[in-house]
Amino acid sequence: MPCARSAARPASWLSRRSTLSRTHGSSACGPLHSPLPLSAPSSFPASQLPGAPRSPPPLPLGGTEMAAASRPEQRRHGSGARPEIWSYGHRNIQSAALDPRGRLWTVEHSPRGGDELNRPEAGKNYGWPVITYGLDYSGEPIGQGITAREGLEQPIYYWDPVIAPAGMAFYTGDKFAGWEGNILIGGLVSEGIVRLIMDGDRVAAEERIPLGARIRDVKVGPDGAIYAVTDEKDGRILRLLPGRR
Ligand SMILES: [Ca+2]
Repeated sequence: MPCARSAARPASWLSRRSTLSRTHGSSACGPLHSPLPLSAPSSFPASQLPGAPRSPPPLPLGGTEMAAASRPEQRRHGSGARPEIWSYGHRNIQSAALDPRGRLWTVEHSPRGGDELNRPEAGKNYGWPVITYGLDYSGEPIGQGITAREGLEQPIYYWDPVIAPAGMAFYTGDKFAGWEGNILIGGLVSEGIVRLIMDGDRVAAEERIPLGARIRDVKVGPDGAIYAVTDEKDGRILRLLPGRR
């Protein structure tokens, strides 16, 4: 059980392993290809999606760990943490985006079930590898096989089976009526875009937009269109617009 050894070693903000750190970077895009019309999709409650992606159950607040987490600056700088580390207990963050309020959101891969959407806050532990909604690639539990522990943060949302999330963006354009603030996530295994319809910080419903290719990144253009980058040799940039009703 290869993961059992690593699962016994809790995440630590004393190292950069499994942490979300401040960084700077940019990406370049190639030429645009022909528009890909997008027909008006239907949506459905998240609980009805095959594979049942879902929001984790709420945990009671309280206890010393949660109280400490409510003072993240004190916690981070009073424990020898590297100053560039924002949060920890992450497994494999694939992308990050700021919502319209300027708050940080991330998606991360889990091995077999348990891909996560998180809204990391400073100084908090997001659980890996102590808690997870996934299994090891072998099908064995990871660590103690638990999904919650006091003091460890729950994801906003998770997928089982996985979608293999990649790039993400908040929809801020005006081409897709009613999509303002929705989260768009590129899917590698799921070969399309996953659209999360939000109700505040909760995922109210999920829609899959199949594109027939592994999607590495998603962006919203100043024209309001959605641009998706395929993950393949001689990959393409697809431009998505609403279909005619
Ligand atoms: Ca987690």
